[in-house]
Amino acid sequence: MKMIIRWFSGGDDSVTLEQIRQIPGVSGVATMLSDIPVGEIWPQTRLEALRDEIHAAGLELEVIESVNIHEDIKKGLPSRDKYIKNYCKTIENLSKIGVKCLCYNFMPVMDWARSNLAYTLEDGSTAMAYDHDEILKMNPSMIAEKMLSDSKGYSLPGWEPERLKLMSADIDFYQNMTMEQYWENLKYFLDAVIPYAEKYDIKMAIHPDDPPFSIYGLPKTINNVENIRKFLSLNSSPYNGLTLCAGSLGADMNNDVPAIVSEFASTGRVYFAHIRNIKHLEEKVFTETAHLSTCGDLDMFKVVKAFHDNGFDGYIRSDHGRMIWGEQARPGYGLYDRAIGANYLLGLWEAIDKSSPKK
Ligand code: CS2
Ligand code: MN
Repeated sequence: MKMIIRWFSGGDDSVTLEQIRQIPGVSGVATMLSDIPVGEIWPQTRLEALRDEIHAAGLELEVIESVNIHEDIKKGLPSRDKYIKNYCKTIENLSKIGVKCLCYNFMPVMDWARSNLAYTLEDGSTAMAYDHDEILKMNPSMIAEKMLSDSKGYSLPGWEPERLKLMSADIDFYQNMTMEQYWENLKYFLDAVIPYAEKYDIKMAIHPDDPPFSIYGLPKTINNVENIRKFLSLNSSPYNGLTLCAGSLGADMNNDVPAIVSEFASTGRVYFAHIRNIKHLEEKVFTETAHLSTCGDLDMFKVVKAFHDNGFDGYIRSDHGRMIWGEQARPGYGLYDRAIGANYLLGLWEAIDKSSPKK
């Protein structure tokens, strides 16, 4: 297991590599080139410079989060082949700088969604929060506007400006698409890309839908145990696997997160783990919290033990953190709370590892 931290390159992060290097037990970062428009090839020279910068700080770059997928691929348009070809070329380029795992998602129109990026918790810290009714009351461009204006000038991963203009039209487009068609579009992508992942030895790790239930009638695929089973059977290559995000899946109160971790970690097809906690105020209304079990609904001991006892050997990152101690940072991605979270998770891992042998 390797503990890593997400970091945004190109001056788009308040957190520095030097700071990350000083978090005990953290060996590397997950990052991306956020200025390359979705669908275009990530240039080799840019990637080499990125690798050199991270290595010079004494950290590893083995995980990319994310190479986002062009909407035409999700829509199944004829132009998808061009974008898939670019995706495969990016995989080749990533392999040349030593990347081992690629996290991506297949959410239509928008990546993750929250109704509030700075909800005040009891202790005075702020965290991102989700209220389903509030989301439905806003139209998508209102959400986009609100999220971007609350993001303190940082780009929000998955909310690329070029996507936002098309949001309403894209949402309309999916109203006429069946779930089966959407699954077929996902399979088409996998069948085209996975052979390149195999060739270049990069594990493809899909991120669950966040939230894991439909908004605006959009299709959802990676949101519960049945659908994750279905996803893995679409393409049975060991290079077709998962990013298992505890907080995303935990946002559906029907999901038993430790059981989901056990089932899929034991298949050896979980390559990346995002571990964070959330607290429900009611169904489909939740706030993100500190990682500790007592702060949220998820039992982190059970979650980490499920990874450990099922032989998980991939990358873990503490996921979204709260904003604490007056830190000014991209919502969810400050230094302090994620560093605390990473060390809590490392502590759990060490205790579990020293007291129980691996399966
Ligand atoms: C999410 C996503 O895990 C997260 O932090 O907020 O932005 C995630 O990075 C993408 O969905 C992965 O493609
Ligand atoms: Mn996640």
